[in-house]
Amino acid sequence: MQNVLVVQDISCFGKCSTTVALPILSHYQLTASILPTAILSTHTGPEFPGFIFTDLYSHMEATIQHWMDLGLKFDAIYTGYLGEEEHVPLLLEVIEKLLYPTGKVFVDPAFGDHGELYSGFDKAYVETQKQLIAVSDYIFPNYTEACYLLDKDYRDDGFSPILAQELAEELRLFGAQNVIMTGVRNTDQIGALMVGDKGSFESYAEFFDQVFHGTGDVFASVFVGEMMQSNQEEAALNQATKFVSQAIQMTLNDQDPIRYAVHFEKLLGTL
Ligand code: PXL
Repeated sequence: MQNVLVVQDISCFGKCSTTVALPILSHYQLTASILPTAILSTHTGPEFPGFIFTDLYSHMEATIQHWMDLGLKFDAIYTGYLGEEEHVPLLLEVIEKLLYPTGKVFVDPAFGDHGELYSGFDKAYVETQKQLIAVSDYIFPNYTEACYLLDKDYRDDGFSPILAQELAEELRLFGAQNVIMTGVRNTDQIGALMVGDKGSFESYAEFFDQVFHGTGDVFASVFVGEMMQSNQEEAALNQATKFVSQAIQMTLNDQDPIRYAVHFEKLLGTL
């Protein structure tokens, strides 16, 4: 079985990052190992003021050393929310020493949305993400993250495919092999646009005018799962786009809807 190393926080309540990645990757019959970056009582969204955050830098550092001593290797690394900029040099070491030479690097910048940085992040944090992007095979920025990375103004009047293509091309200059822009609005639909080695692909599905945390994590995890299983970029983009839209619809239709995340679990059987 292929072994994917997930490097993200553990939000104990709130369904995002690691608690989303693990069930999805398991569903794709991949081994999912974890290098947790921080442990939080909840995610940092506005639904949960007063969240408790514990950084895991020292644990990460010692774990990486232990794994190097054991000679462990991974088929892919999938990074997301880190929490602290100091984690980036550790991850560069992981990529250099713990990944098979053919291993894939998936980087979700995961630092902002809707024009704002997540709680606790600043421009220095954004800068450090560029070091990971420089060694990545696939990155998954949303419009907010692309604007911060490229130092451009975020405009509230929508994220068109033309703009997404333009930003993706600029982001590739940071060294990413493939850039997947998420949250792209194509008339009344929403989806993703990918620019990479093999050209450009787009995929759209039904748009729901609701904000849910963790949908970026669901998208990226499905994409990683599909790529590790079948290595078909266009199919992976289509599946991830469709799955997120269906997960939102499932949540809105549910007897017991939640506002802080989506009920993706009910759709795992469709993957
Ligand atoms: O879904 C991204 C994410 C991951 N981890 C934490 C978060 C968020 C988004 O807000 O707060 C802790």
